[in-house]
Amino acid sequence: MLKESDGFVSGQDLCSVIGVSRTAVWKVIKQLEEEGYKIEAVRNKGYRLVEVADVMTKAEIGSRIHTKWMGKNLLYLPVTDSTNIQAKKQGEGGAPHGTLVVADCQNAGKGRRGKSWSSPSGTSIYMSFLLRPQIPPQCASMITLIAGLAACQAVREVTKLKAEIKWPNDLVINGKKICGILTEMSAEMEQIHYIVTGIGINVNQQEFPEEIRSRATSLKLEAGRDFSRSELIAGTMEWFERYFEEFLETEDLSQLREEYQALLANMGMEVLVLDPRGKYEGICRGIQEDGELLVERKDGTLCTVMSGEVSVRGIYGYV
Ligand code: BTX
Repeated sequence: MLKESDGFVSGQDLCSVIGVSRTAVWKVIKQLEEEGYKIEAVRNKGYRLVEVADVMTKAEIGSRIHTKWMGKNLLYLPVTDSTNIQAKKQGEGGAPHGTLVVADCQNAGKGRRGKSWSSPSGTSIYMSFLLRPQIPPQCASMITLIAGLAACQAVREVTKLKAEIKWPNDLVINGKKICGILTEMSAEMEQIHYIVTGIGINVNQQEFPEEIRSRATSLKLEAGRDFSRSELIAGTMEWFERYFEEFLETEDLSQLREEYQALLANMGMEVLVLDPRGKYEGICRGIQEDGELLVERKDGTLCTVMSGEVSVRGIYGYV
């Protein structure tokens, strides 16, 4: 009620609509303040919501997600090992398509190939969602690209910062990493049981561990102000649902390619492809409909780079 009202809502109105005593209302107001909501209380006027700030609770996230199916089933964990692990458990337990797991802190945050993801509490987003698409397993790697596109749009919309995609699974601002994406799958040769995609976004972090300080940044460090994690989570859910439905129509990225390439940090840039069979340099020419990266080599030949197989770096740095 406070969120929907521009001004004060009287204690009496809150009591009669909810059907509880004034003391009960007062207790809930105190609880909301502890969660981070700033509420003004004025005698004879009632209560007014001054600022939501960075409140991250199940109720706050849930109230912001306006989707058909994405993130509708929401699990919020103050602390966990890894939201990917928890989302996979949900997958094994029969949770529905679109289930979202969010945590405030991870003590075993995972990156790709056994690497770890720095996951302190109170400042960042750790979220994983469960998908049960009827698509061939070889299409699953495209989900990482769709998630990257969705998160990039949400970050741009909320922060107005020029976030870009570093193919295949990072978002960067000014050449530094603000987000990483990890997709895992349970499947047979021909059939997917479920897919879990995890997204980590550095939102209000002010500092990073020594070993990643030179390559990592946060939205706060780039913009000089705090952002609401719940708003960013909800935005990502909305963009993802839209893009995922477009993807399902063709089971490839043909309808998303232009938007993706417009946000691709490496586009038209010199890149170094660290292929285990031999590294080479070239110019990034965008992505194919199946999500593979196109790289033009010095002799003019076009190579395709599959995600998972190789790393792509800028010639002079990370991007
Ligand atoms: P990646 O393997 O591409 O990147 C991991 C590397 O990124 C690390 O080795 C380190 O150098 C660097 N790094 C670690 N933490 C951070 C950070 N917070 N910001 C910037 N750089 C960092 C990327 O893997 C995929 C990461 C997915 C993380 C999400 S969080 C929610 C979900 N749960 C989970 O356990 N993983 C995913």
